[in-house]
Amino acid sequence: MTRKFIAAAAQLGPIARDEPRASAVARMQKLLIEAHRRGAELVVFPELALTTFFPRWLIEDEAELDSFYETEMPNAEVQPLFDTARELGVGFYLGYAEIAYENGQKRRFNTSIMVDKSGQIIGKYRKIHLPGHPEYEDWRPFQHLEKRYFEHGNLGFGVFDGFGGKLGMCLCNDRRWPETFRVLGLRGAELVMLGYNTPVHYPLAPEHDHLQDFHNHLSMQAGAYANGCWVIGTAKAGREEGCDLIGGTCIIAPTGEIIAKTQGFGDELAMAEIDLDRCRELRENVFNFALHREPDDYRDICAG
Ligand code: ING
Repeated sequence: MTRKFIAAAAQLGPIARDEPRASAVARMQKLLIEAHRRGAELVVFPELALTTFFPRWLIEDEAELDSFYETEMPNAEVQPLFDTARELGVGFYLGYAEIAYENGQKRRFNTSIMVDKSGQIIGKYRKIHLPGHPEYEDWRPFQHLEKRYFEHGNLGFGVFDGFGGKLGMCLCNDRRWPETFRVLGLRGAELVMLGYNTPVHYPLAPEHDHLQDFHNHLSMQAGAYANGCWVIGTAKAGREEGCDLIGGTCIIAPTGEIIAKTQGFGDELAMAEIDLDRCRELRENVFNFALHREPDDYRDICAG
């Protein structure tokens, strides 16, 4: 049985601060319907795909901050996307801000889910590598307060069964850390899906601003190649509330080759046929972990 299917990376352009979730959901439904028309069985949406990238501001009023989070998933606002996907038999990855009550405590996470073709949530991930800073820093042209608004993800790097293979998820900054892909690879991930919101300007190192697109693809291509897995990375792109976010949404083969990518900074699809069996070209040869990996020499990686 071949393990081939068409996948779509569904890039979103800017989402305004006051844009209702219904608007973002309608935009994603439109992309999913078009992806399905072109044969897609899986669609990957961005990180924090229901709202604007709110960590760019200091929001001190808790009720206002809470308005950017989901307290249940699915919920009335996002149900139309689940319904359209289920009707068309399309699975999808969705990033969103999550409020969870655990042991009577209110927890906040930067979260993604994987939904299968029948509309069931088959995987959930909470962002582990949180970039930015916890306190307002007035020297910055915009804030990056993910360390203030989200907790360190407590679900680990999960791999779950879907589409005839093993799927993994991560979020944005996670893709820059080789450990993310290696842990998922060690757990057998054949396709890693991720969404991102990446500003062009990095205030602490503006001399790297022109390298953001290069670093974006470098990180994901390296992760794909070194672990013999497919990678789909989907941007929230464009000038969002005055902040330029990179595009560069792409689908990367286990060889590390980018085989599809978006051209612009709006709502746009990048499509490609995924063949999960191609992972073996790497995992049974150059990256045959059993034969070639030397974990006894890597202990420093896990030192605190
Ligand atoms: N955003 C950025 C990312 O890791 C960043 C933060 C931007 C880090 C540019 C380094 C350079 O892609 C999120 N949301 O993690």
